[in-house]
Amino acid sequence: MKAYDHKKIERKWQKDWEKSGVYKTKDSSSSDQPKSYVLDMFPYPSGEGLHVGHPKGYIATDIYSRFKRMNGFNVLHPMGWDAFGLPAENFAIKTKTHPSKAVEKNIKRYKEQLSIIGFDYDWEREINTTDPKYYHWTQWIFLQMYKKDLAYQSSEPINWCPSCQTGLANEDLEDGKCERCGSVVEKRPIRQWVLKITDYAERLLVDVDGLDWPESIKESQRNWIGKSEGAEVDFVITEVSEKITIFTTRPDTLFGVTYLVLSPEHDFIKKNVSVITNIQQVKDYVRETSGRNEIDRTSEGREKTGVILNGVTVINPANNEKIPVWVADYVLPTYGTGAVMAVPAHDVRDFAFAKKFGLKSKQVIFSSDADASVFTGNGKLINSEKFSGISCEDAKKSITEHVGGRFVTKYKLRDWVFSRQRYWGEPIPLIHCEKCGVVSVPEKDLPVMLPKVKKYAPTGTGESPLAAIEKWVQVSCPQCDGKARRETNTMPQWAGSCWYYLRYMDIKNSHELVGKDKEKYWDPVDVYVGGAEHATRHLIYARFWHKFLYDIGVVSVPEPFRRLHSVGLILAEDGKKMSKRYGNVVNPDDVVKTYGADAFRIYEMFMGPFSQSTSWDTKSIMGSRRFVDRVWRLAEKAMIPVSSGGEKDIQDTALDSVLHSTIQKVTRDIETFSFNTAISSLMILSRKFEETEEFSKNNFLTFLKLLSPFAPHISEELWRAMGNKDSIHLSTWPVFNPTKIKADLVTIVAQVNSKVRAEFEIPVDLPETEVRNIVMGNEKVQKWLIGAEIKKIIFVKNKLINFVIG
Ligand code: ANZ
Ligand code: ZN
Repeated sequence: MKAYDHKKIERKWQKDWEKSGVYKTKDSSSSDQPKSYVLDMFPYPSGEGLHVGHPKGYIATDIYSRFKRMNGFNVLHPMGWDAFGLPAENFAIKTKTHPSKAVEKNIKRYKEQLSIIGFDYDWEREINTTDPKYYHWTQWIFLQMYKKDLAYQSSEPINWCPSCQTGLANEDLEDGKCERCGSVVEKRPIRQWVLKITDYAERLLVDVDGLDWPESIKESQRNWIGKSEGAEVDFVITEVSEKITIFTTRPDTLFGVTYLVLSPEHDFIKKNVSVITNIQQVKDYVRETSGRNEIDRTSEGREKTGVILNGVTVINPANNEKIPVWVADYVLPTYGTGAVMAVPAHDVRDFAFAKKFGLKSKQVIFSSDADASVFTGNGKLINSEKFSGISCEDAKKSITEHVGGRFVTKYKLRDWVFSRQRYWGEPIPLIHCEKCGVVSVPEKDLPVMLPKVKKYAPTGTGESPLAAIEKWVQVSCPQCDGKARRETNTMPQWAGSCWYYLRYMDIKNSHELVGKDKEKYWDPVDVYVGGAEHATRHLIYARFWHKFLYDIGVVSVPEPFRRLHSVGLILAEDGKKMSKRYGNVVNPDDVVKTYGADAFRIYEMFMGPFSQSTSWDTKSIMGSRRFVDRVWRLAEKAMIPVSSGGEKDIQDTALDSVLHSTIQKVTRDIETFSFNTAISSLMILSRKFEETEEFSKNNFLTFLKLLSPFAPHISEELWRAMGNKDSIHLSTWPVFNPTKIKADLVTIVAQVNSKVRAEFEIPVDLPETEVRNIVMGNEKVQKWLIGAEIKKIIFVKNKLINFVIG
C-alpha cells in the first residue's frame, strides 16, 4: 500500500462532496427528522486572511454537525460573512480599494482557505450582510423598532472616536478606548439614532438564567446589564426652592451623609448660575472634565478632583443637617440620577474625595475593626438616632420611608447608540421632511441601497460621507411628497449579526425575513460557537433583537441560542496573540499543505480543552500526522481478510471491549465538546488495533465512523476502498454495547492499622465510598474491625484503603 497522499485524496473528496451534495440541508417542510442547528459566529472577512486560530471553532462545529447528521438529525450548519462595518472599511481606506471590492476579494480568499479544510457547510445558504437582499431585512427590522418607539433621536454626548471619526456605543469601548483602533475615546454631543435596549433590560437579565452557556459569559451579561435595587431620595436646597434627587443603594447610611456630589453635566448647575457664587471656577471645572471617559472618571484608584458649589447648601432629610454640595467627575451623568449622597465612612470613592478636600466623615455602621478607615460591609447601625441598633437590611427600608424616598431599580445598561457617521454600513431607512418630520421609508421601497461612491473616507464633521451625495440624499417625502432628505447615518457593524441566524433558515425568501414554518422548525440555534470577546456585544444585541422579533411575532421562541461554547484562543508559538504586527502568524494553508487537513483538524482539537487558550506548536502537529498515517497502515491489515477470500468474523473480546468503550466515550465527548479526550481514546483504540494480530473489517469500519467527524477525508477514502458505495458521512453512528465493555480492573490492598489484611480486584477509579463498602463487607477485613472504633480511613485511589482503629 502506498503512503497516504493527503494532497490528492483530500482534494478528491472535497470535490466529490461538493458535486454529490452530501451536506445539503433538507428543507424543514420535507423533513420529518429531528433538527440540529449548529452555528459558528460568522467572520468578517479581513484582508489578512485566516490564521490557524480562526478555524478552531469551525472545526468544532464541523465535528459536531457531522456527528449529529450520523445520529439521524437534519443538520443546518451554514456559513456567511459579516462584512459591513469599521474593520472592513478601515481596511479599504488603508489599501485604497473600495470597500465593496475589498470585501469581495477577501470573501473569495476566505472561502478558498476554508474549502481546503474540508468543512461540511451547505454553501447554498451563504449569507453576506452587505448584500442588498440581506440588508433589506436588517432595515425592515429597524423600521419595526422605529414604529414601536424603540428607536429615537438623541443629541446627548456620546463616545466619539477621534481616529475612526464616528460615534460609538458603550459596548464598542475597551477600557475607555476604541475597540477597533485603540484611540482614547472622547465625549461629543452628536445627533444619533439610539435603540431602547433598556426596555428589555429586565427580560435580558432574567432569561440569562435558563441558558446553557458558560457561567462566565452569563455572569458578564448580568454585570453588563447591572441591575441595582436602591432608593431615590430628595435633598431640599436652602437657597432656592429646588431639590436635588440622588440615587443610592445604601439608604441605611443616610445619617452618615456629609455632602452631596453632582456630576459636572448636572442640570442644576446650568439652571442656577446666579446662585452659585464661584460659578466661574465651577464652569472651568466642568469644561476641564468634559470629554473625559467614564472608565477614567470612576476608577477607584484615580486622584479625585472636584469643586465646591459656594452659595448652595442642602438639607439632609434624615437629620435636617445642612451640608455642602460639590461637583466632581467621579459622578457620572448617565447613571442613577447623576447625583450622589456622599458617605465617606462607608464608601471608598467618597472617602478618597473627603480626604483630599478635608471633608467630614461620620461612621453610622458598627464595625469591630476600629482601624479601618472605610467600612463597606453590613452590620448594626450607630449614630442614627432612633434607627441605631437595627440591621442595615431593615434600615434600608425604614430610613427610606422616614425620608420619603422611593424604592427604585436601576440598570447599568445604556440605550444602544445605533448610528455611525461612516459610509460602509446599512443606510438607516428614514427620511427627514421639513413638514412631516421623521418619516419611515415605505416597506415596499426597501432596501434603501447604499449608493456607490468614490469618496468614502469619514468626514470628521459628525456627518456621514453619504451626506455629500446630494442626488441620493434628496428625496420626496413619502407622506406629503414635499422636499425631504434621507437620513445619512448608517448602522453599526453589529446590526447585520443581530439576526443572521434567522436568514440561514430561509435564505431565498423575498417577501419575509424568514418563513413561519421554517422558523418554527429550526429556531432556536441548538449549539452556537464563537469567541468569548462577544460576551457583552453581539450576544446582548442579538438577544435584544430576537426578543423584539418575538414580541412582534416573527420568531416563536424567546431566546436565539440555546447552548453556547466559547473557543479558546490559539496563541502563537511565542505565547503572544497571533498578529501580523508581531510577525508570528501561522497560515492554515501552509499547515494543510504540509500535513493535510485531517492532521490539522485533529491537532487543533487535541491541543487541550476546547475553551482553553493554547500556544501553537508545529512539532506537535507531527504527532497528529503520525496518527493519520497509522490509521492508513491499519486499513491494510483490515483489508487482508477481504482479499484472501472473504471476510472472517474474528472474535476478539479484548479488542471488542476497547472498541465499545471508545464508542461510548467518543459519543459522550463530542456531545460535550470534549474533543481532546475523544481523540485520545481514538488513539488508544488505534494502538489496540495495531497490537491485535487479526481483526474483523467490521470493527475497523466502526473505528472509521468514530474517526470520520475529526478526519473526514481519510475516513471517507478508506470507507469507500472497503467497498462502501455511499459516503461515510451519511452512515449511521455506531451504538455501543454495554455487555461488551469489560471494565479495567486494579488490585487494591486493604489494611488495618497499616498491616495488609486482604487484596481486592476492583474496577479502575472506583470512588472511596464504594471501595469502603466492598472492603468492609469482606470477612477477612471484618474480623479485624469487629468491636473496634474506626478513627480514620486513609484512601489512595486504585492503591489502598487503610483503617486506623483505636
Ligand atoms: C451612598 C452610598 C453609601 C453608596 C455607601 C454606596 C455606599 P451600584 O451598586 O453600582 O448601583 N452612585 C449613584 N449614582 C452614581 C453616579 N451617577 N455616578 C457615580 N456613582 C453613583 O452603585 C450605586 C452607588 O453608586 C450608589 O450608592 C451611589 O453611592 C453611587 F456606603 O450612595 B451610594
Ligand atoms: Zn413630509
